[in-house]
Amino acid sequence: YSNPTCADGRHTITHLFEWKWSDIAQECERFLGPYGYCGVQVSPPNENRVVTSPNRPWWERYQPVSYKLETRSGNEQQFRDMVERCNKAHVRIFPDLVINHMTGSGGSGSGTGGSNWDGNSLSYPGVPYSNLDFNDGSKCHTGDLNIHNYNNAEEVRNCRLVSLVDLNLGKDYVRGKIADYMNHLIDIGVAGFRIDAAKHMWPGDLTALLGRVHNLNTNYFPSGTKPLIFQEVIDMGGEPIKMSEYFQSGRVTNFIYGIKLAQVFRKQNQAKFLKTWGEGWGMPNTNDVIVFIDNHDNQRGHGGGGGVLTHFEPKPYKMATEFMLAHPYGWTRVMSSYNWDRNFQDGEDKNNWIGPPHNEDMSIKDVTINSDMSCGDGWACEHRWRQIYNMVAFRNVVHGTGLTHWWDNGNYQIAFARGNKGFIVMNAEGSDLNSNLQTGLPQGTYCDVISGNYENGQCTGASIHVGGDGQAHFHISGGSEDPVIAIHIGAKV
Ligand code: QV4
Ligand code: CA
Repeated sequence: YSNPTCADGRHTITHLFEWKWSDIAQECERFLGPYGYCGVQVSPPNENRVVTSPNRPWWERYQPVSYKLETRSGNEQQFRDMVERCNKAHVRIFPDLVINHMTGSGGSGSGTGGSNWDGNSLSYPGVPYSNLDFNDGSKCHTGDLNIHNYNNAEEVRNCRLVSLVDLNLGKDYVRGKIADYMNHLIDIGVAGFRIDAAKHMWPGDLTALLGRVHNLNTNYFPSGTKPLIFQEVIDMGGEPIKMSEYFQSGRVTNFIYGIKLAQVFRKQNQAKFLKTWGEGWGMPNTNDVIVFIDNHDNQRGHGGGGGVLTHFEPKPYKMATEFMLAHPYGWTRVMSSYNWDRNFQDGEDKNNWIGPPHNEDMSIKDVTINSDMSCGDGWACEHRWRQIYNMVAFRNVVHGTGLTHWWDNGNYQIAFARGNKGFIVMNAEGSDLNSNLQTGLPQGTYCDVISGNYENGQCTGASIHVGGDGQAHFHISGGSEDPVIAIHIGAKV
């Protein structure tokens, strides 16, 4: 089962990157619940360093000051309100958990919740942590205490990631403080966690820590339910630290997934090879991974980078996301971004630090919704793109079926069925696709959920007729902005 903490029949989460809790609460009620999303990955809810140079970058939230729930996304009361309202709408909350480190070294100040911190003396009274709670020269041997060599696993785990002061998770006291923080969130009603920088923590420390956390809140979950854990481990195959070391504590981020799909939909590797996508490409077991096309780091050249597709390239991005959601492999996450003015100099985006849309006083802007369901005020809201939300529903409908009736033209035109429940045809080629294909579906008329919706028993876009023999005719023009057709039994007229 893809995630036992999702409400019945829901199988995809979205990352509402840098959204305010009050907006997420509304989004659960007005969109994510009705459109079948399982849950939301939310930005780190704990107090962070206030960075003013550059001015309030998104990445300040990866520099914890305390475990008090107060950030630019909102305070504890707003967080509680969000969790309660989302759970009532059958949508789960998965906070991003930053526990490998505190702020960058050096500097001092007061965090988003008013707690003091001092990165010279390693004093974080809001927790409290002192210099005794961090890895020092006895554990990290690089001299400046920073990580330089990713080929040395001990250094990666005991030294500082980009100078972020590294907590000693081997210490009972530190584990206790982190467990208290996690239990606070669990008792409020979250469903699980993204574990930030898991590669930089010892797998044994993580399992010990997870052994101390509560089962999920029985107001929302069956008794005895454990939090769902997905760990950020960037493993492209070239370093000693492997994803597999972390399977014992939960799922792991599959970063190769988005890079390989970008190559296909950028036409650098033929789509026909996707026939064996998943474990057949040397990837981990489907039950051990979370998969995604891009994340908040690699969409802006941080963490891994590697030429992934993003919302800035909508045509191939939609195709890659459609393929991800149609294919049985992995537990799926849809990125939901905001726009920023990119400024490439020598191949590097000098503006990749820019934070979310904000008001004069630097508070995060509300997410506004346009009449066509898209978002305004700089919010990209990929999770609201029709081609994406309809495939989230497709995935829910076909859940439990295998991949059948694979077809390809030997190049960039592919199609496959999910049992007798759904069928997708993709034309990543310049030329037209004009073929009769076996869909595996029962006879009838189906809405193409890429070009339109199924509404009041009718299709607002194209419709497809499946004959008694399961065959249907598909025509997809090579030049189309959306060269994909997807049909499923939940959108049959
Ligand atoms: C800089 C220099 C240091 C120097 C220091 C001096 O790089 O060498 O010693 O100044 O003060 C920010 C700045 C960075 C700065 C650092 C400390 O960008 O320049 O160091 O702060 O002040 C995000 C951003 C980082 C950011 C960090 C903390 O991506 O740029 O650093 O937040 O604000 C690896 C890891 C992987 C990680 C990925 C980015 O294996 O785990 O790098 N990904 C996760 C998150 C990511 C986050 C972190 C980890 C850290 O997804 O968003 O980093 O929590 O691949
Ligand atoms: Ca560490």
